[in-house]
Amino acid sequence: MRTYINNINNLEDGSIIEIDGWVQEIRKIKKLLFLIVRDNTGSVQVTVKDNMVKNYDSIYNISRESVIKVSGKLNKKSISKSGVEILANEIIILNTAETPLPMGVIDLVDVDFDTRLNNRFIDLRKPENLIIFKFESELLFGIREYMNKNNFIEVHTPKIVAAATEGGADLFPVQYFEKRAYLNQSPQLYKEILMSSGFDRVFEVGPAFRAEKENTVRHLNEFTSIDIEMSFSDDETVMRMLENAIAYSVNRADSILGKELKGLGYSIEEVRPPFPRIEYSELINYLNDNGFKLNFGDDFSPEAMKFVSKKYNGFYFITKWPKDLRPFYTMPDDTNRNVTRSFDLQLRDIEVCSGAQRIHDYNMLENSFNEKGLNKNNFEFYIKAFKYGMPPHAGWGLGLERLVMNLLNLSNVRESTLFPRDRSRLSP
Ligand code: AMO
Repeated sequence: MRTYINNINNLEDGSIIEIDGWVQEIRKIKKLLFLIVRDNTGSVQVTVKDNMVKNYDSIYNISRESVIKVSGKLNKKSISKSGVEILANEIIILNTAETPLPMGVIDLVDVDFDTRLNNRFIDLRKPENLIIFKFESELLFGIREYMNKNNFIEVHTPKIVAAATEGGADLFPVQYFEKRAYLNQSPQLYKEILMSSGFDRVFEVGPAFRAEKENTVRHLNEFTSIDIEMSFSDDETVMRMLENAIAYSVNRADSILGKELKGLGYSIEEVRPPFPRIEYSELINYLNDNGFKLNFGDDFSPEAMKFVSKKYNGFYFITKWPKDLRPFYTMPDDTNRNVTRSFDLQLRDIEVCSGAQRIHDYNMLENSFNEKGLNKNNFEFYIKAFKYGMPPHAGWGLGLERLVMNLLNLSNVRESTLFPRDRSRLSP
């Protein structure tokens, strides 16, 4: 029976165990060999004596990152650094790694980010990288659990679509037999259609594609979007759902992985809702009072957000965005028609989520298409759902990689993406 390395501490001294993993480090003293073996839960010293294993010579010449199976006796009174070792009595070489390695796993010398991404299979072996994706997985598990508890139905909408969702320019075209199609920018139109279908509450975790040319530390051309849509609700209801879902899933993931994260240099702060809500115009005034020169209708620059994040350094909402800065489906505010019932959720200086109450009235939606200069004929499949009983509804889209990037204080969104797609990268 295989033992995972992080489980060794729970076993009794002298137990006979078997581990599988990669040879991370090799130290040789003539008739003695010390291997550090790593699996996805940790690493441990394996001590090999020449008279204890049959194939000592081939083990002696093993290369770093080769894959082995070790059987042996657990010694918890070892003089090794960790105080624990496995005294090997059988080692099977499952696969030999070529030398030299394209990059090291534990080398202290920094390789540049491109080399890391070009050799992502090996870069991800680093415990400090692997943990990012363990954390992401726990986070998603928590979000799913939260949504399930709140009666959301998980759905999967098409990714090959006929129309733009979030604005026309950033679309990847696809040849769909004789027709022109696109990769979907977000599940927006479909999650709204499902409100008309009476699903009441839906959520989706899936890929979203943006042909944005910006090559920044926050932009990907393919990202994972966590979306919800909720009937008979408004912007405030879904903001509450969002802050509670984030608090639940982050605190849960931290309670499971906190120790491991800390050991690898990451620390997660407890998330405590409610998050502050700041109106867009309030923020414009605040920035102008502090030397920025912004007009109503301007978007916030990265510099402006850096400044704001000195005041609000956790999660906070920016609400009531001007109409011109939001997509056609956004509900205008009842009291001030120039602003909308929309919000962004920021974590420090970076937007991690945006959402809104949506327009549910057919005529209002038609007007909104006209105002935005969009041809409603391209959206026939969508607006049809508004003619025959569409309930009021609201929702949001949360960028998974951006959320993880900010929670772990990573400097580049590519760090929280397994195989990032950006302006210059389509492989691996
Ligand atoms: P929006 O376009 O703001 O809204 O996207 C929602 C969230 O998705 C993430 N995101 C990105 N992450 C990485 N790279 C990108 N290029 C990128 N673009 C967006 C961000 C962002 O906050 N339909 C609406 C959501 C809604 O109203 O329900 C939408 O897609 O974290």
